[in-house]
Amino acid sequence: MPASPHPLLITVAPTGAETAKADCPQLPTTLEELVDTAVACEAAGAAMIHVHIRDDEHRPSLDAGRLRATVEALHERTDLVVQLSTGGSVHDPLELRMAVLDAQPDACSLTMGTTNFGDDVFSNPWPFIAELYQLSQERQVVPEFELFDLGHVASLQRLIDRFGLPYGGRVHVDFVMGVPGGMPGTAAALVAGVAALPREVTSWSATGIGRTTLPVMLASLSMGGHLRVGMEDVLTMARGVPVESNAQLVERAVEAGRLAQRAPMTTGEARELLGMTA
Ligand code: KMH
Ligand code: ZN
Repeated sequence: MPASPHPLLITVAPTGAETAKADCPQLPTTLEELVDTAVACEAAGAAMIHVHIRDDEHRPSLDAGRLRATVEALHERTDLVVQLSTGGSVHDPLELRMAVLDAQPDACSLTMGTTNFGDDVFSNPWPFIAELYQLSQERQVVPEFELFDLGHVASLQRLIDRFGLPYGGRVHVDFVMGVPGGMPGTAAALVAGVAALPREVTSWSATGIGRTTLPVMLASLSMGGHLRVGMEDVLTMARGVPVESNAQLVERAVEAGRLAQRAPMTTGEARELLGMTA
């Protein structure tokens, strides 16, 4: 493939907190499964991994020791940028979500507002956002700002105006679209979101949940954006066709990028994009 002038960052979100292992045995929930998945996804073209972990019963966990061991294992076996989720599950307390940074990841997710999340509420009050952001600056962790709704774009501007730029000086955001209660996973919503981004934003990616995966992927590529893919966000390749592995979703993203003449970004290029090379 010829060198691309605008390489494509592919982030893989392999596990999430919402799907039960019993309903989807191919979901990577143990450390060994997660690391094997990460290795396969890096080989397929991913440069960053968005990590949720599970306990021995495969339930979502924010256990400090497990988080630390996960970061270490991923660093040992891959060169992926390791982004820990601070979103956790809708049931996780804010204190535990804040403590995720103790595991010293390269990066963390940071959601910019409270969202209805199906029948639940994904709680992100402003004081929590502000404290977590300042902690990320202090601990030298690069945040990825998760935007589930258009109002979250405005909160991001408020955050930057109040507390300055993130550690590393770059501002990378991810539109998480199609969550029932958030912005729809449509090209029109993505165009509106991108048009409203603060001028400080240096890069953006997008992911569409469930059946919005393909429309959002194609819209993002056509607008020059980056991609997040993975079983956190979608469990079928097409109607009635289950995803076999996260690497399969990364491979599809690489293929879509190839059509758009965007070669997958290397992990080194991703670190540069995210301001992690200083
Ligand atoms: N599991 C969702 C409630 C994040 O990782 O930062 C929140 C989430 C966002 O997945
Ligand atoms: Zn997540």
